[in-house]
Amino acid sequence: MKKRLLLPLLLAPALALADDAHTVIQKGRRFSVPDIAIRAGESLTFTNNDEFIHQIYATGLFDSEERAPGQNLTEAFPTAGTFEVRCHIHPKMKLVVHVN
Ligand SMILES: [Cu+2]
Repeated sequence: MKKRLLLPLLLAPALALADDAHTVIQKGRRFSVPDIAIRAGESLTFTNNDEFIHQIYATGLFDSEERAPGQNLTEAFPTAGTFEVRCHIHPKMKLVVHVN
């Protein structure tokens, strides 16, 4: 019985995070979606599923460290507006974020 209780406890933090976070995958030098709509105050989590390093930046919002394959990066979008998220390493990567 104790073993069956363990799994929900381990999953709880991940589910809580998924509630107000959205995930965008970086793969094949592209973002998994060209654009995404979120609400002000929500965050986007970027997962590097490529075999090389990525980073992300949005002018005026954030300019991240470089992230190795398999790593995640979460950035908050506190104010409404339309923002372009890009990667310094791969200039063609572009994600448009509509923050409502
Ligand atoms: Cu990149």
